[in-house]
Amino acid sequence: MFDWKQDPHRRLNPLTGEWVLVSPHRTQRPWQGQVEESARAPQPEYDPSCYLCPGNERAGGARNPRYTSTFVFDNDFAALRPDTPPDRFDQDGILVAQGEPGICRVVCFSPRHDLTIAHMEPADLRRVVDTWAGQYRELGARESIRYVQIFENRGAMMGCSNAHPHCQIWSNSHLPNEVSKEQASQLAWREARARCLICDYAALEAARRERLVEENASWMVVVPFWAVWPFETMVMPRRHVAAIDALNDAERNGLADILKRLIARYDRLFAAPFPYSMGFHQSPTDGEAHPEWHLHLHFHPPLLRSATVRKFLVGYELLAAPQRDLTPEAAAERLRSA
Ligand code: H2U
Ligand code: ZN
Repeated sequence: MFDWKQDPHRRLNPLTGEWVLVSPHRTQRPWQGQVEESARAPQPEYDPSCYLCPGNERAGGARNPRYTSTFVFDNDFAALRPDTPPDRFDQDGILVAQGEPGICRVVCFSPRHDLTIAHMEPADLRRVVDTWAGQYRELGARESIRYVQIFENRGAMMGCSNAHPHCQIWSNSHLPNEVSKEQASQLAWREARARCLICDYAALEAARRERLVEENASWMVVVPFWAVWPFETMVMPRRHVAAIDALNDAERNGLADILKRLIARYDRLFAAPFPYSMGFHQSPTDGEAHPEWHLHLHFHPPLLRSATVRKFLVGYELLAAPQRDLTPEAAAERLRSA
């Protein structure tokens, strides 16, 4: 048996069926990066030039109300439109395309321009959780919407230029690629074993604990065994729940709590606001029962060694398979001690 602290090996992601190459021997090199205390200008509570602040005008000409908690609006530059004809084009099974109706929204977490999830009050974060659940249910109830993707880009490194705390929702009529892979894997697991893949995974991680980063009564956070990004994490409810709108009161408060603690931990890791893309994966909204689905979130942060040194997925990773040096166990250890 190889030594997974020393020997190159590949690990399977059972949610996608894809492999990641792990080269732990390369981290035997001394730690080269330094932790920079980044002197960032603090953000103002209200920014007159921000298109998300209450009362301000947006790029499309609409004006935000003077909202006092969360605020949802249709994206002024939506990637999807509800009135798109869903026709299919197919030439010899090679040139295949399809009209894709959908709805894109922006969710402001708070009227305060300067807050991040790590600095919001639990009661205010709970309102964000309820807003996510409400949007999932409302958009998902539409005939043409079969999947609701809730996600947040944070930090300029992830292409988000606006510091105002917000996320996006893209909902559409076909399962996106990543969700489709996870759907197939969870369904196959359930058919083969009559159990849930993520319930089984969570039980393994709860017992082994080496990749555990945070936990509370209703949620766990791990660096997944198959993580691609150095400090990637997966946030899972302990109970088998298919979608966010099925979370009970305690689980909704638990989600607010675990997100706040996880993001604060990320921010402490390199003493800087930690950039990431995060989002929910959950049951499609196609009107079918999906007992195979177990709600979860993925955090994909790009940083590798410091607030400025990031990992790029290039070369071998673009052409062949993702690769990492730092093991998921070592990453979890660093996050635990941050
Ligand atoms: P980021 O979360 O990646 O920063 O994107 C913000 C979204 O806000 C982006 O999708 C939308 C952009 O289309 N937006 C508006 O809907 N109205 C505006 O006035 C500016 C930006
Ligand atoms: Zn703002």
